[in-house]
Amino acid sequence: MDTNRLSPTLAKALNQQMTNEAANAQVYLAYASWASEKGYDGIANFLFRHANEERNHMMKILEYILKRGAKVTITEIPSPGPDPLSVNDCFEKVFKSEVDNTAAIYSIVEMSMAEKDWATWNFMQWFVKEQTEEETLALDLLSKIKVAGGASASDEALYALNNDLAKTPDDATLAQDVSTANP
Ligand code: OFO
Repeated sequence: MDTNRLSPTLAKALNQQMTNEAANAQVYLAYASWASEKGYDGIANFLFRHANEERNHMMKILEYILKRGAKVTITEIPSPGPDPLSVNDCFEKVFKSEVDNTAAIYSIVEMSMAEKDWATWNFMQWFVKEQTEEETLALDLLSKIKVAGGASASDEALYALNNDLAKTPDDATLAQDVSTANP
């Protein structure tokens, strides 16, 4: 009896997404280490915490593949690439990697819809919401660095930003959570 509830196409896409999440964790780990070396401990702390979130995403997908009776394939993780050139470059790269990841998530949602695999579609909705939060968080980072002076931010502004990020919560507020009393 076949107990596998995932099509080969979706099993392949979900396995790939599991690796994408692991790759994103490596990106955050690499950038956090870079920030720490440069003396930006608050920024490093923020990025290290985020690396853990990405690994949790990887685990969620791994668990889902197993629970649907399909095979998990653990592969090598692509390298995070070169270090950022500056804090500005770091935040721009973080934003890009989140947008790329959103595109990958949307494509699995599309596949699950085409196959009428509503279990996978439903599972992926958590990731759709999570990506909205992560893009918001990455956009907040870009706004903060812009206020600090962008690519030519002064040492004082970067010092303040570094302190600020040490206290920044891991979750962003989504538009749907806002009200007139709580804008
Ligand atoms: Fe896994 O959420 Fe970012 O990429």
